[in-house]
Amino acid sequence: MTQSNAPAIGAAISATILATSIAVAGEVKLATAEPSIVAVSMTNKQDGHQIMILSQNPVHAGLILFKVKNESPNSVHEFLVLKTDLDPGAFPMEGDGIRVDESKLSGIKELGDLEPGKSGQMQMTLSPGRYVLFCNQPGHFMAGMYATLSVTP
Ligand SMILES: [Cu+2]
Repeated sequence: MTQSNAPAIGAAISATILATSIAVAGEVKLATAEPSIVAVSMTNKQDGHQIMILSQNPVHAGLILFKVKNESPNSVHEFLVLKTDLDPGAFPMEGDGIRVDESKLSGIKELGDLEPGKSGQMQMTLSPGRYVLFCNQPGHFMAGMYATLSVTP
């Protein structure tokens, strides 16, 4: 019995050290966390509707990886992200009314054009707030190709 006490204490100390190490490792892991993935599907319907669907909403603030797929068989789409409290219906439009006037909105991040069937991805660190994700190919925004994303603390 006496002989087995020492290893038992040793094991207890090791367990404590191990637990401390895990806690520290946990903090480090948080700082270099894997991004949250938001899959974005964009397509246009036969009836003219343009849609954007998000795989999750809301998401927690931090590193977000948008995996964007243009599901359309025949149209180019693009993907823009803007942090704003503006309602999409209140976005400034260009004179012809078929595109959002990007020059009047600051802070837009853009993935750019995706050919039909193509995918792209964009990684960003998002702070808490409200974001509008949209496509600004002519006529698409007004036909519904946008989504709002809530980012929570
Ligand atoms: Cu589009």
